[in-house]
This record gives sequence, C-alpha cells and structure tokens, in this order.
Amino acid sequence: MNAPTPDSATLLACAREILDLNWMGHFTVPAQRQYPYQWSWDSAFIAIGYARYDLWRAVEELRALFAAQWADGRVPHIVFHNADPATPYFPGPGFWQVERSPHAPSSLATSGIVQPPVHATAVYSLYQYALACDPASPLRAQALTAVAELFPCLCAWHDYLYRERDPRGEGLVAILHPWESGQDNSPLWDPVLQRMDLRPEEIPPYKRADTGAVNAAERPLDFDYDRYIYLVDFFRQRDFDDRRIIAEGCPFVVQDVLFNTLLCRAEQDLAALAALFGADPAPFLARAARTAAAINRKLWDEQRGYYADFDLGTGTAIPMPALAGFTPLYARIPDAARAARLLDYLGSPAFGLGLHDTGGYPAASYDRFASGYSPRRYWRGPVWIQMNWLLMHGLRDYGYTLEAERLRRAIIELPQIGGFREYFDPETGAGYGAEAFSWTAALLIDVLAEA
Ligand code: 9WN
Repeated sequence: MNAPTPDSATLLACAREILDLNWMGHFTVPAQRQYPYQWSWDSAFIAIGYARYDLWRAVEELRALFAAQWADGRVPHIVFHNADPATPYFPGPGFWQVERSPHAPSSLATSGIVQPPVHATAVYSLYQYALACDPASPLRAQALTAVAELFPCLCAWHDYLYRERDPRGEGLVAILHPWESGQDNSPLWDPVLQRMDLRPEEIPPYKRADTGAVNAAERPLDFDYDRYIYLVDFFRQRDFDDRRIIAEGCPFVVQDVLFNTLLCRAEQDLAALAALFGADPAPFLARAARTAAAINRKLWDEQRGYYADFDLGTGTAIPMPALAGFTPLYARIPDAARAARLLDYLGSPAFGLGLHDTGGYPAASYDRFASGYSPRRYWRGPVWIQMNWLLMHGLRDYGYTLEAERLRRAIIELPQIGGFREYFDPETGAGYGAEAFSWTAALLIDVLAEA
C-alpha cells in the first residue's frame, strides 16, 4: 500500500466512518436513510472494501447474506434482518410474502428476486487478503475457514442461475425485473416497461417510501414504480417459481449484459476457489467460457460497437447506449479488436472518458448525447462508483492504463466534490441519491489501498 498523503489519510478515515455508521453488527446497510436492510450486490462490493482493513467484517458481511440463501440456491436481493429500521422502505417483507415459496428461508425475511452475482469475486478477493495475513493470526485461519464454508453456497447460487434462469439453454441467464439488474431505472428498460400496458386495477395499492429522504427528481417516475410493483405481484402470485413466471408470460425477461458479465467473471473466480479446495475447476471454467461465447455471439452489436441487452419477450436487442454495454471488458470477454471498438466510443465525450476531454467526470452511466440521458436521475446518466471500479479493472487488463487511471481518479475525487453519495453528476461532480453510501466508501478504500 502507498503511504497515504495527509489528504488520502483523511479521506480514508471518512470512508471508514461511513462504513462504521452503516455497520449493523453483522452486516452493512447501503445507507441508513434510504436502504435500511442488507442488499445483495452491495454487500459483495462492501466486503471487497472491508477485506482491505477488517477481514472479520468482510467475512461477517458475506456470511450474513448467505444465511438468507434460499433452498433452491437463490441469493435474495434484500435481507430484512432488522425488524425496526431507521427509515421506512417499500416494498418490505409484508409486501413480498416470500413464504409462498417452499424454498424461502423460515428464519429470515427476504425479497424474492436476485441481483448481479459479484459474490464469488468478493470471496476470492477475501481469500487472497487472508492468505497475505500473518500465518499465526487466528483471523487468517477463521477467514480461510469461512471461505471454505462459503464455497458450496456459491456453487449452489450459480447452479440456481444456470438451472432456473437460462430458459433457452444458451449459457445466458435472464433477469425478470429491473431491480435484478442493479441498474433499476436505466433507459434500457424503457421499451420493455412501456410495452406493459396496465389497467389501474392490475396494480396493487402501494405507497412509495423512496422519495421521502431523496429528491424525487433523482428517483424513478411513478410510471416505473407501478411496473416494478406489478412485477413483484406477478411473482408472488406464482409463488416465486421462476419456471412458472417465465412460462406464464412474465412481461420482463431480459438477457442483460452486466448481469451475465459479472456471472462469467464470478465463474472464473469460482474456478480459482475450486482449485484451492481440491475440486475440479474445469466445469466452472467451461461454464464461464460458454457464457463469454454467448455474450460475444448474441449480445455484441457490430454496428454500434458495444454489447446490447436482449429482450426475450420480443426476440429483439435493446440497442441503447448504456455504460453497462462496455463492462464485458471486466470478464475479458471481447477480443483485442472488439476492445478497441469499445474504447473508440467509451473514450469519446459521450461517457467522459476521453483522455483529452477534461470536461466532466467519467463515466456517465448513459451516453450524454443520447435521448433519455439525464445527469441527475437515477441510472439515466449519473456516475456510479461501482461501475467505474468494474471498468477500471477491465481496462487495466487490456492495457488501457491511462483510461483506467482516469476512472480511478474519479473514484477518489467524486466523494470529495459531491460527498459520499450514491451517484454523481457527470458534468459537475455534484452528489445525488442516498447520503453516506456504503459502496462509495468501500470501493474508495479499495482503490486507495492499491499498491
Ligand atoms: C432496489 C441498494 C440498491 C442497489 C441498486 C440500486 C438501488 C433499490 C431501490 O439501491 O435499488 O433494489 O430501492 O432503488 O439501483 O443497484 O443495490 O443500494
């Protein structure tokens, strides 16, 4: 680790304070005032940050999440550990009613959908930090034991995705709700949600809680929320049985670039873990290679020069220019020629990553010149720290070190300009969404700790 300058030492201390504030004793909330429970992919990124300075918390974070794993292997996107949260959140356990599924855990309340599978990647990184600890440290032994215990849970999680969510057997899994993408309000979902022509009586009565702490201009519209809630109702009426949900006409069935990329990378990391525990890494590597090949075959858009989601409902691509379309770099999916094409666009002012383009902060989550772009509204343009972090690693792997460095700098600078917020204005650096946001702090800690 570089000796921290006084500035980075102060920044590090602020980031740790945020994680302390959001630490609930065995897991971390993304933000006390907006997201008062445990979220699945947040916890993976948070554990990556903890692994840099507090292995025990990193282990506890992931254990708490997997304690809520369903019997069918799914890892729920929210675990409602705390019955009495600091602020209200909707939809809570009473609306989800996951007890309708025979697979839901009886001891913990959860949601019934999933989020991108970054967990094997987090566990592998935890393993590497544990290994680097003093061999005499009891914490090291405890962390290695936890990794060994989590390994079968990770296998069950990935098996669930490939078994239940790949209706065509293509090596590409489908998401069934915008919340499953992690990029909830992206313009990517507009064509799918707009096709859902709902009568008022088809939408269960509900009251949003998300615009209490955060400005409504930074959150999804009611039009989107109606559809989010309709989909939850569709799932609970089918007891969260994915096969029934897909067979009975779920209006949202999408093969998402980011989700499949993260699964592919997580399979590669699971293969590395398998080798450590005396298991055969070959099946994991084969599954990762099959997913990578399917992403290259089906999701690459040759004309536009990036990867595009595929809507299984209409059998057509969703060709919109979201930053997620560049993330296959993170799992080494594109060849060098495709990576160069991705860089042509990514490096333009559209995403703010151009080396000569000094205006603004990379990387906008949506093309700044495309219709549907907003610098302020949730997922429709703002910079997200975890997206920068994923792309930074991908670009480094392909030797685009200067571009990777610009993303790294943005991860460090944006919290200083806009605060430790959930997302940032790509034009001004202003911070939006939830305050004191955990993965903004955790991934800042991770990059500051880089050698
Ligand atoms: C719904 C917790 C989560 C993130 C998602 C982000 C947002 C939730 C919401 O917050 O989604 O899951 O209520 O808006 O889009 O990526 O995991 O931080």
